[in-house]
Amino acid sequence: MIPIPAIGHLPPVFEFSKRLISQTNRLSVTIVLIRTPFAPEIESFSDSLAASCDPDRIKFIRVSGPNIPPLESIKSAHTFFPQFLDSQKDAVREALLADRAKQMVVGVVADILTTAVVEEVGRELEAPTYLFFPSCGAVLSMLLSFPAEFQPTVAAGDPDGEIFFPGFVNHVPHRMLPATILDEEGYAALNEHVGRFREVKGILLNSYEELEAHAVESLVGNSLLPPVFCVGPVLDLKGQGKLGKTSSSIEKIMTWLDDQPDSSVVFLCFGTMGTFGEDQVREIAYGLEQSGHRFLWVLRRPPSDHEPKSNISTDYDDLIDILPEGFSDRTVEAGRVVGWAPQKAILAHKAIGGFVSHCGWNSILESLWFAVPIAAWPMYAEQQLNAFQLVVELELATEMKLSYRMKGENDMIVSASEIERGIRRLMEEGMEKRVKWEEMSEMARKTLMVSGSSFSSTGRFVRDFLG
Ligand code: UPG
Repeated sequence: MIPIPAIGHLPPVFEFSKRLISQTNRLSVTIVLIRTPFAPEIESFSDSLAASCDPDRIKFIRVSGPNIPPLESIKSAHTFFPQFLDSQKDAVREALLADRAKQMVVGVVADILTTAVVEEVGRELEAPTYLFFPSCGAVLSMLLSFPAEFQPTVAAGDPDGEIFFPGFVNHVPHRMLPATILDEEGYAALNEHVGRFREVKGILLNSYEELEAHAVESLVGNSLLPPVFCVGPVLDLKGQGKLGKTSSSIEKIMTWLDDQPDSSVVFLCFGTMGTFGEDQVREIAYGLEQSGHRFLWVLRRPPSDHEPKSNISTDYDDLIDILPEGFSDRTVEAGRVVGWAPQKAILAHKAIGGFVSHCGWNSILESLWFAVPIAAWPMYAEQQLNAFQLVVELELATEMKLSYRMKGENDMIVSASEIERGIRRLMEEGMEKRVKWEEMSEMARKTLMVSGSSFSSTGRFVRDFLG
């Protein structure tokens, strides 16, 4: 397995590896961790994952090649990460070839941006290649049906333009498309990987048929595509990955939550990389205060230009200076602001009534699992499409701001009054939607049980893999 070295990507790959070895004792898994200076916390995080499993069945190989492009050389955020991963191709290849002497490689599994190295290694080892797609079926279907050439008319940004994709029931507004697709160089870089998606022997999708029936049908029913195995939700529910947060700071959050009434707290969290400028932080703070609801807000400082992208801060004190004056004193009873929270444990807590989320796919799957309604506030990558699917296609989530883009992509600000309204809608109307979320949660649990669709699909994959 060669995942993108990021917190949103490694845990599902690790968890799926555990599932594989539990389904058959004929397999063991090697996870190649490409070392990255851009998310240093991934090292200790992967150490904690490795410590939680049997090293004879799941092994980590850490690889760091020369030629890491310096951060200063970033010209386009859309091409930098693919460029970095490509620069590590030879090192990954050598590490896997050296390891081959010890074990027979029966298949190599790529993540969305590691297809180039996987293709090369697979060819050399004469092993079939697969893709683990870490987001939803609707996005996979969109990528696979997008025209091979860059679409300047789409990129030009007709504010009312729409486009049809077989994985969506509704036409998708251009403004919901990922920024990479609207950027000519980014598009070319992504499209090389998407071209390889079509060549793999099978695609593992971290989703479940019962959630995305239409999108899955558009993939499974297309004989021109490789077989798609819906194996989700793949979640690290035990939170085996530790991010070096002190247990005392986590305990403080949990103790505070224990004292709050059931379903009374709105949780705001924007994934591992979502940050806001100070002006937007101020609007969120006022919006929260005006809503009158209790809150737990995970807030990170934006990284400076040449800092690692995932800037995971731990201490509340560290954040006080970016909050409006007096905010902390005024909300001492009503809320908590933290630099990191154990999201799954938070979502599982009975005090949580709603989740303002950036709609990273793992966050959506976790919220569905624990039946916590979402107000969608997507920021970057494919999050606008995930949010569109939740709000418009599935009518599950309420909207905070579907067309928002993280600073740098446009300079949109969501005002305090919009946030106040969004939180009220979530905490008041969201309660009606909770029934639907509970149904989805039950489906998610059933699909993983013996004879559930994702369980069966994983079995089919194992048979395909082992021939
Ligand atoms: N998390 C915490 N505490 C925090 C912040 C995050 O536990 O304070 C966890 C969260 O529970 C989840 C993961 O970190 O398991 C975050 O994953 P996700 O919600 O998918 O967000 P990103 O980290 O932003 O994920 C990247 C992309 C996203 C994509 C996802 C899967 O940004 O757009 O859907 O990868 O490909």
